[in-house]
Amino acid sequence: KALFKIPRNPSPTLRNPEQWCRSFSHFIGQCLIKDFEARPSVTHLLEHPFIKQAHGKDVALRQQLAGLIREQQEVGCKTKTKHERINTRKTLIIERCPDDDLVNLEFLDEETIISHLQRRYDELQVYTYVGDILIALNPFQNLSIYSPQFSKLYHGVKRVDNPPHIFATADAAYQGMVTFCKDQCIIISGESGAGKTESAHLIVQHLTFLGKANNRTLREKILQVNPLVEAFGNACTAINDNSSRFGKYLEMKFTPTGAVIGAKISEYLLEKSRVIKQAMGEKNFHIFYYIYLQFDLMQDIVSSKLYKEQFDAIQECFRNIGFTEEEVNSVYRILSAILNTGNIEFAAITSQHQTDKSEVPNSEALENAASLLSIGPEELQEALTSQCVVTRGETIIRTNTVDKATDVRDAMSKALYGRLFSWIVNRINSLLTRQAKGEQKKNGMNVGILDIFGFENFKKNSFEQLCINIANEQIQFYFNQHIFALEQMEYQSEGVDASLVEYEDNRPILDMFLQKPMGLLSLLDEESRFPQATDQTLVDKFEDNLRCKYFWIPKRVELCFGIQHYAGKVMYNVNGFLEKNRDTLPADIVVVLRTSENKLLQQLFSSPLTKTGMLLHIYIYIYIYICYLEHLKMLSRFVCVQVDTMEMMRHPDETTNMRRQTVASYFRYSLMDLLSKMVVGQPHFVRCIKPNDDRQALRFCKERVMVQLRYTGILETVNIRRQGYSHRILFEDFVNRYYYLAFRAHQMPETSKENAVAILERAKLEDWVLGKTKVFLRYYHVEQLNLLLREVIARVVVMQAYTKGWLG
Ligand code: AD9
Ligand code: MG
Repeated sequence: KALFKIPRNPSPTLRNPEQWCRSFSHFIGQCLIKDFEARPSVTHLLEHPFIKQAHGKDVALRQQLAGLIREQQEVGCKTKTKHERINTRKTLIIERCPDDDLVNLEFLDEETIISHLQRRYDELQVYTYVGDILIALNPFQNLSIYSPQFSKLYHGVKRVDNPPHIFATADAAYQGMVTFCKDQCIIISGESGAGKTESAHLIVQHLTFLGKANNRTLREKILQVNPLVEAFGNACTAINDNSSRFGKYLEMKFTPTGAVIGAKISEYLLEKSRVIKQAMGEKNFHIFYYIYLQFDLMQDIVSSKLYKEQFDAIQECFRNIGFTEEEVNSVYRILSAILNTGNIEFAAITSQHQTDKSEVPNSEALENAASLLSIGPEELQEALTSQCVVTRGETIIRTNTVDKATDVRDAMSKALYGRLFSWIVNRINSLLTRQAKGEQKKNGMNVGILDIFGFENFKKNSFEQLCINIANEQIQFYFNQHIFALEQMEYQSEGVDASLVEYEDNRPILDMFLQKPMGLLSLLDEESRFPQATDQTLVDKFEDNLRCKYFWIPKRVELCFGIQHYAGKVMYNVNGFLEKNRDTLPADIVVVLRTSENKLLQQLFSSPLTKTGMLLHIYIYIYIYICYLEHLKMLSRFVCVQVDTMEMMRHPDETTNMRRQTVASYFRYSLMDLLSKMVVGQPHFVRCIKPNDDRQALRFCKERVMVQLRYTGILETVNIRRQGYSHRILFEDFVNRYYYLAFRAHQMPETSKENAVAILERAKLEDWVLGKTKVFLRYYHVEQLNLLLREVIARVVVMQAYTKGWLG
């Protein structure tokens, strides 16, 4: 006879039969690993009437469950006992240290933290916890801690059982998603070259391992998404050889049972200007070097071999993800056309009547570009060297000067590359979400991974650095709100007596950038609308209107302004700000590119108000509107941006002279869109730190680390994690979630404060606090509770299994 009954309808989070089944199978897996040498037959377990009833005729789900149990059995076989598990771990990694978590340090000041991090770094322990936040020091060398064995080691175990690791953060997000059926979001921050992109790769690697779908090809496809988009969106800068020149939010999609079913990328603000010009010592996007080799042999044999390998790898990615040969050829044709366009040169034609006319003296590059774009060379030359202007119903043809024609040529290259990049991203999404669509409708869940371009401070900083640094300000603000502001607000509203931690609030800086109508971006937009505006009038406008201590105009340097960012002072040069913000693409170019016989090119330049375009815009509008309504309260805490949604939707036909959207206004919208995605999920933070500026392995530069710890507020974070209660759960939710720990499964106790206390006492937790409506818990309490809960339910299930005679 069963000693306990398996609860039929255990708690609101488990009311859905699929969810219940998932937890059920998870617990079975757990107890198989922990408590049994014997391996019961999977078929037996699947024949359990409860599983049958819950799954109904859903064969796919049954298969997933079978896979999950089998997988757990395999892990169980390899690491049967706790003793053996510890031995296995010892052979794989260095011993755990007591200072794995800075919160446990006895003395807490900057010096102590730094010396602990340094000692750990010297021993190649690059990861350290601050409570539930992970600090990742860039090792600048390959470590052997990312193999599949390590993935297994960090799968569904207590966090304290293993040394800190990026896989543990990925595992926490995955477990959070599966256990609480809530979307998760991993936010990776740090300055340029600190290791964000590498961390994002490792997280995707571990999540694909955890979400093992039966479909092996899908896993491979997902793993190839990052290398593919990074070939087009990353480049070598003065700081980082593989610097992300766009922001990326990758959402990995899972079924309710935790199997990975697809992925979706959102890209933000590609630095298109790199296509036409790069600063000293920097390079163009990687892909150009890979394809260039196909035409020309390079002098440098080493780079040439490397590029050839990279090119083959990209070909492989295209093929595996599902691009057709025709599509890939079109992509290469457009890239080659961009390279040839860069070679088109203009010369002035001076005649008696006209002095502002230009021509292309050497037509080879022009003909090559036109042929690759499948357009006529004469039409292309005309579009580059002249423009149609409609005034009072009359069409006048104006000729372009050499400078103007050069600008038009560059605008065309930027537009071609920017649109091609967006097309590749959209195509990847449609190829990777096809399968996921149906599953998503059935309560699918996401883990989002944010990897943006890190904070930058070069010798010369331009509009691109300004956008990059504002985006980083916004992420820092989001972190502050989550870690400090919201927690402290709740102490006050719930009447909890907890000491408040002071932190550096960067809201005033963000307001200075984003406020309307007097923020820096609004002023830039306003000035961009005046055709007569110059870089000097822009600086004057900033000087007249921006009155705050974070902004200043230096005395002896012309056309510059300085900003005191959260991460340090940056001097910006306004040269070209207006033009970069206007990002104009002459209508004549759009018209000629639309005549192309290349289908992909036609698509890139088709009118945005085509049927799909319209639908897309309606969809985005509805999406933002819903986000606005649903998350208004939440968003307002994280977002300093106020976006006029209608303004964002105004996307005129590019061949007309309607008012165009500027880069700055699109940037605000992108930030808003990104945050609206992020706030839906439970956040997990990874703070990447760059130990030195020379990219040297094992070199820990104290001063550089100190600066980064200071501006990211690590000391304050340690304090708040030590003193604070990072988990605040309503009594009702708490009792519903954990009542098995103190009550019989079928009892369904009242969701009261008293019962919450009974559970806490029964679980023998210490140091918790009660508010008016919520239980306040330390960051480690939740993990302890979840482990206890798993054990209790596992015991119930195992007893049942024994009594039914399944375990032999
Ligand atoms: V940027 O803001 O995109 O310019 P990231 O993304 O922060 O920057 P990235 O991940 O590209 O930096 O790391 C820079 C370099 O550090 C990589 O190219 C690696 O050579 C090196 N790196 C970073 N993390 C690791 C790691 N976990 N193991 C080994 C690493 N090398
Ligand atoms: Mg990067």
